[in-house]
Amino acid sequence: KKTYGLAEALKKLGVKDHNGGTSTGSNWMEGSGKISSVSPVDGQEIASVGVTTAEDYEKTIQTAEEAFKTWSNMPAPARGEIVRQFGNRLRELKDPLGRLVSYEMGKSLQEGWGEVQEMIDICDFGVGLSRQLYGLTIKSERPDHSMQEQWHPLGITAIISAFNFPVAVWSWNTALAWVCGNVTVWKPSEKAPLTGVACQNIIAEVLKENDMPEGISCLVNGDYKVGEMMTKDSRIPLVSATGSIRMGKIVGQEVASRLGKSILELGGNNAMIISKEADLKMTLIGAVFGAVGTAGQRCTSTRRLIIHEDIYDELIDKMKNAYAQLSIGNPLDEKNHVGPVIDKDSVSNYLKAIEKAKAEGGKVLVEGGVLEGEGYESGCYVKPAIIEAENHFEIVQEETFAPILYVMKYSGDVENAIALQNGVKQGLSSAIMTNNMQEAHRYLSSKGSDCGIANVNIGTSGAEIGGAFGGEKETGGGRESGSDAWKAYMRRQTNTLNYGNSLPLAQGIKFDI
Ligand code: UN1
Repeated sequence: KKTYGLAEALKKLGVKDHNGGTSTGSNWMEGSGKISSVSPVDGQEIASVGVTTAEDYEKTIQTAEEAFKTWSNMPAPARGEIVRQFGNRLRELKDPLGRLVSYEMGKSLQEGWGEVQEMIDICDFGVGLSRQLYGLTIKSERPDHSMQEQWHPLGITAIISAFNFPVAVWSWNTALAWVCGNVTVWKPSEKAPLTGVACQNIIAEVLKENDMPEGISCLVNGDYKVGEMMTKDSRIPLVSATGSIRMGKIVGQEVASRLGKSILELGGNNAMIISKEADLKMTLIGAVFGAVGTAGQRCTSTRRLIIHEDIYDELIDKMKNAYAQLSIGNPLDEKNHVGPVIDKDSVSNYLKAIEKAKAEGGKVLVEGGVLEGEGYESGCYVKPAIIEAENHFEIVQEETFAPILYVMKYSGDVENAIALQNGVKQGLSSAIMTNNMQEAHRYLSSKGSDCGIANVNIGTSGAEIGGAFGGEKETGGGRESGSDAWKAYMRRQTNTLNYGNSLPLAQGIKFDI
């Protein structure tokens, strides 16, 4: 496969040539004002996009509604065929798109490619799904009656995505929404708008080659005000939002106030429990990748290690050694493990969190800090830190989107560790490292982890697309991606069909006229 230089990649994806403007379905619109995308890798402005105005938005929704008529009428497998072609385009463009992801938001190139791989995987899943979307047949209580349950398209699906997985989370939503017969309107993060433009360019080409309206996939750009246009719009039956708990509460309430549906995938405060019967070699890889991958900016990042007291010192030593081997720097350089965080606000949140942890009594085991000097000019490179802390600390209870890992001890049974793990408001991902079968099963039982994702001998991050992705409590309860998450993108219809010559009423009710 061809690999690209950065400049060439930007050109190939059509993000550098166009000077502002948002693709809103069938047209490129200039919008008003602009959002400039500044790379945290080198602090350079890459390009900018226009902000969607109320007028642009109106045209977008009309374009989407028009496209829905064509799209929802097509057989689902024919929609799957478009998704198949999109997946193939992504295979061809995995290198440049992964590079753009890495350059625009700072994750390592390996992870940038991994993110595009998730897009390809969900397309494959969507293609298979397009020949399924199974309903049920149900036995009727009445003679000569049959019952069934079918799934129909909903309409427009709005997608609000975050900077940390700027393209994969969109694709989880779109691949499913599209095969389900919906059209999509996407507001990418203002911190990574160019990956949005790149994806729009790719799908637009596929749609054009197939003589399909581009309004099947629409893009809007802007901050929360553009998000609000969507959450308040009753022409949009479903809003899928990924981001902070604060954002999710607003979106959830606005959509609920018009009785719309939402899928919320919000913050995590993911813990790994390390039993005294854990394989420490596996633990080390899982814990370090979980804590520093994507510079600690995954929803699934490992934020807490809950370690059995018998192996605490040994594991902490190993963690310190491993952290000392990490190379931090330009994520496009494959020898680096850790790139920058997204921007300077994020750096300042990272610094404040470390200060707060110390003030609450935390003990720094691996020192953090902002890197300076050659290669670090953007000011967004920080050192992954490890802090010994207690679960009840306010700062430990919060999700800080940065590479800070809190470690704590437990003693006695695994129940004690589970109580600590579950003792936070969030409930996204979780893991236990153990070779003890009883502990593992207990962890997965109803009395175990309270999270949407619970793993054994695997870290908290890096879920495959085949499972439903999302979590409980303040994580918002939504599920995206695999399993039967597609059902949230459709409306369920119960049909009762009478093939007899009389009309008996249900529940035996007599009504003669
Ligand atoms: C996210 O951080 O919003 O499980 C998504 C993972 C990735 C997806 C993370 N597959 O870490």
